[in-house]
Amino acid sequence: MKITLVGAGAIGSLWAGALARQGHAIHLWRRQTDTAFTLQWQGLDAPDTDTFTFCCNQPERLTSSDVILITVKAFQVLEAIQSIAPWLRTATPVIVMHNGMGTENEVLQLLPDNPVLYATTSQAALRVDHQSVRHTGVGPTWLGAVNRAGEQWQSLAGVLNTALAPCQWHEDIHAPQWQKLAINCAINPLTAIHQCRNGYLAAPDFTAELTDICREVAAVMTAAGHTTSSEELVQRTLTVIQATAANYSSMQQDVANQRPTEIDAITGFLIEQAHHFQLATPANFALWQQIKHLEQNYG
Ligand code: KPL
Repeated sequence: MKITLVGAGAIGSLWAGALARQGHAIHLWRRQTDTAFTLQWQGLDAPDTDTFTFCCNQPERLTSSDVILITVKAFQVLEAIQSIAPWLRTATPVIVMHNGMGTENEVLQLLPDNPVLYATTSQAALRVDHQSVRHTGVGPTWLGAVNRAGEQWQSLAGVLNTALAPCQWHEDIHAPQWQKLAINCAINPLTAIHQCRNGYLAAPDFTAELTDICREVAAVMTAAGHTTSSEELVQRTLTVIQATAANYSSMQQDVANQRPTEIDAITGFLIEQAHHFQLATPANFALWQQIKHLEQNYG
């Protein structure tokens, strides 16, 4: 397939290389104006690196794409869509993949006629340097439609699954999005504040705080129609902490590199939903404030 990837951060580069390895023709749409980008791609536990040179920023390649995969951060999604809209055919499916939630309504307004799908992934990647990415952890990816036209594109789950398994179609993409949001609410701010690897949160010192965070998230999820319990979320979070113990979370990496974080799309979205359902989220609000404070004090 002809695939345009918008954004080539850690996750975008991971998917770009994985899809290219399957023979798909990858075109990158980036803020940098270069017309080519060379990527060193290293698979999980693989000693060898693949080198790909992708063509970038060619409007005609965008127009002829069979699918668009947007992997920018949540707060960059609208700008990214505005930048591609003039060249996008309305029949082309657009997949939006980011941590957190809350961009969907505006995306649908910007793309009223395109098939629109959302994906949430627990694959982990590390940008070793500007041109190198390493696959650092396997996790599920879920794909689902957020408009009627998107429902025709279940086959794209198979395309993603062949490149980086496991990927499955979900009839209600909000369900896995909430599950991932819960884990991100627990792991991302704490690892960013303590500047630690995910595994550090397995220490008994964090049990009470993780439990408070998960209790609040469970109440909001349940009010939003995704019934769960605090115990279930703590268990899932601990499983991810163990499975990704050696990794740095995306928010830890953002803070370490003084980049804007996705706190508004993760904890901010949770707090917004809590207000809607008139629920209190003091533990999550405190984390949101601390991350905002860190961001405001970047040098
Ligand atoms: O999604 C993640 C992230 O880093 O953003 C987790 C699940 C926390 C893995 O690091």
